[in-house]
Amino acid sequence: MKRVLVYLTVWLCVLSIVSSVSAAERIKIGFIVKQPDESWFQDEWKYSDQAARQFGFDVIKIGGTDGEKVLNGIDNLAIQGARGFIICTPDVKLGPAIAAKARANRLKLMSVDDRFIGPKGAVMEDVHHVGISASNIGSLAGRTIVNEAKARGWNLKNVGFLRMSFDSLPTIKERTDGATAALLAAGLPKARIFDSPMKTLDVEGSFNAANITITKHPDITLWIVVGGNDNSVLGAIRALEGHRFRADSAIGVGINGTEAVAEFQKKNKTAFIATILLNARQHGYDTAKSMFLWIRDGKEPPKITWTAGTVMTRKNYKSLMGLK
Ligand code: FCA
Repeated sequence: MKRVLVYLTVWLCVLSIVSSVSAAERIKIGFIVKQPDESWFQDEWKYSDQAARQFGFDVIKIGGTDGEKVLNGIDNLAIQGARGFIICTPDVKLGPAIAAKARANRLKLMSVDDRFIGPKGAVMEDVHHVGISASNIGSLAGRTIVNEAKARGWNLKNVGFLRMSFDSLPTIKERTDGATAALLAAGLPKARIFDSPMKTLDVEGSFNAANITITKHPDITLWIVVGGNDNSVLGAIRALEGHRFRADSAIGVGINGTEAVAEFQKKNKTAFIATILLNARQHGYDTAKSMFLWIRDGKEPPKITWTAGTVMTRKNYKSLMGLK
């Protein structure tokens, strides 16, 4: 009996050493996002987990909603043994501080969605980045509105353009600028652009900004809406509904896709007629996989990757999103 116990103890020790060695070998990466409650970022996390399962590594997810959380989060990643991280920063101007923290902790770094801005206001080109081709995608949103307006027989000279802007974030400014250029090219008079600056990049920020503009212009009878992402348009659509502008008197087109599905699932059509579906898998799965291969094999990812978007409407959302 005693011998059996000794054997068992020895075996348990061997097993625990083996498992701790393999746990130490298992690569860990961080994935920090600025707005963990936005479905776009939940999708990025979901896809990063898919890559982790497939390749056998761990993803530590951190909601980095402000500078302090981000910088502490990076220290924590290092303490937990992570070797690199991907981040969508809550403020692009934190770029130099984030890069310095990563260097101090010997962590590999890649930004996603929102590109770092350096101390002199230029983008930090030395940081590996995956982002959307913002201007083209904005232009596609603008052209989608033009097509719908034409189909309804609307004259662009008579509409009001609710431009839901958030100009402090370059990728968002490029999107709304791209959309504006497409609308102007199609004949929208400059005087019909009603800029509605959002204080926060969420549904509430959009609702409040749109409400101010709509109230100021009671003479407008038809509205078109563009913003940097779905939430920037959804808030404005809700504000328009509050002023009795519904599916027949307003047209809104978002960007992201993830937040638009619930809108398309509503029984009655709303003025949110389409969105530009972005490729969350590329932003979550591909970035996580690249970071893993960079750590494991020393395979450096491309410095810059721009991703594209597809028009998604009530008609094609189920097939595009793989829903029944
Ligand atoms: C920014 C926006 C997100 C998403 C992403 C690709 O981070 O805030 O909603 O559009 O770019």
